[in-house]
Order: sequence, then structure tokens, then C-alpha cells
Amino acid sequence: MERLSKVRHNAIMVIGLLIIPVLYLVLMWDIRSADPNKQRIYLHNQHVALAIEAYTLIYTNMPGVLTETVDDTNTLARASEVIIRTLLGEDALRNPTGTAFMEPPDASKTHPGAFKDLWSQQHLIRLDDNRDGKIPMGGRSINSPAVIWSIGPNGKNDWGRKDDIVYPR
Ligand SMILES: [Ca+2]
Ligand SMILES: [Ca+2]
Repeated sequence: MERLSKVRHNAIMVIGLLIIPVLYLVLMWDIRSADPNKQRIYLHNQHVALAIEAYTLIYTNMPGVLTETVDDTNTLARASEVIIRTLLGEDALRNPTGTAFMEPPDASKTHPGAFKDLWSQQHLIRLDDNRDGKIPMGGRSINSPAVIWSIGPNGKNDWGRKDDIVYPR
């Protein structure tokens, strides 16, 4: 009986010693494969999402212009500039108190409302304009008050698919 218990104990030890390096390798692989540029863009998108949330708390409506039904990327980019200007407190109509809900992006210093990704493309924003809790994106639906994305290194808006970097994921 005692011998059996010792065998079991040794077996557990061996399994444990095998699992630890495997877990370590999986973790390291995950850390190394995470692209820091994409992580940074994702955080920028998240930053805008939080600013939109703060705006809706104060003003009880969505900032900017209609975006949910806009299918043209250039039109959406212009609407996204209006939203960024609003969040920066630079749009007296949509943000009459002039409250800044986010830090100004570098690009906005020369072009008001500009919020560019690493490939100099405007971050795109879609808001839940009809307040039904979801936003259509490239044939699917995202349950969020706002979706913010970079069109990614291919320079083409894939509506959250392919190389686009989207918040929320
Ligand atoms: Ca909606
Ligand atoms: Ca893309």
C-alpha cells in the first residue's frame, strides 16, 4: 500500500515537472507572438471607446454624426474626425461645455480630429446610433456602444476582418 502511494507520488511529481516547462513555453510563445504595434493600436482604440463612454455619461447621447449605417469608408473617416473633435472638446455644437474626454492624438495638432494609426490612416468609429446594443460590422454584429478600428497594414478597410485591429475584439 505504502509502495503504491510512493509510486503515485512519484508519478505526480514527474507529470508536474513535465507540465511546468510546457506551460512556460506556451506562455513565452504567446508573449513573443503578440505584436507590440498591434497592441498599441488596440489600446488607442480602447482609449477612444472609454472617451465615448465618458461622453455618453455626461451628455446622455452619442457624440458626432451618424455612423452605424455609413458604408463608405471615406465618409466614415470624416464622421470619425467629427467624433474625435467632439471628444477633445473642440466641437461647440456637440460638446458645448468644451470638456476634453481624451488626450489629443499627435495628428490632431495639425489636422483637427485626425487620429492616425501607424500607417497614417484615420481610426474609424462606428457608434450604436439606434441604441439597440449592437453595431453591424462586416456581416456580423458587435454588442457594444462603439466600435473603433484601424484598417491595418494593408491600408484597406475590411470592416473589422483580415488585418484590421478592432476594439472590442
Ligand atoms: Ca445599433
Ligand atoms: Ca485591413
